Amino acid sequence: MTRVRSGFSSAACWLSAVLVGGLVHVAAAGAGEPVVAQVGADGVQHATITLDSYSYTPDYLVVQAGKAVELKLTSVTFITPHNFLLTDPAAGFTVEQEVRAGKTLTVRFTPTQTGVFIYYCDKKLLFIASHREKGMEGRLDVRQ
Ligand SMILES: [Cu+2]
Repeated sequence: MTRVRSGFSSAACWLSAVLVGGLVHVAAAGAGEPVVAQVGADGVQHATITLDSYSYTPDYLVVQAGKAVELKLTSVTFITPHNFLLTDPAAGFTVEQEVRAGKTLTVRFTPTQTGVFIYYCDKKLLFIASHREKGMEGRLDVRQ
């Protein structure tokens, strides 16, 4: 799992890695502008992530550490099932959610550590590249 922990230097390192080695990959994955989850009246950080073949929108989500996050996962596919994997128990989350075609559901977790974490879909058919390899991944940027 690609992951970089907190700290300015590691963030800079990560950025350098992206700039030097990841331009093609990032372009392929869309690398949209960062989207900041909105804190609702309930104090929960809310965001909607749309799942399509083969992308998450947004693919760059910013949240705050120490505050609950609720993600609404909406699949806009007709047939292809996807999933949403975001797992780092040490950082406060173990999300492994199936999202069937056309379905919408929510997951909730509270990130406890800052850092950049990758969410992705590991679905694949035999002998064919996984959805993640086709660009279905995104970054959760947990900030202070
Ligand atoms: Cu998928």
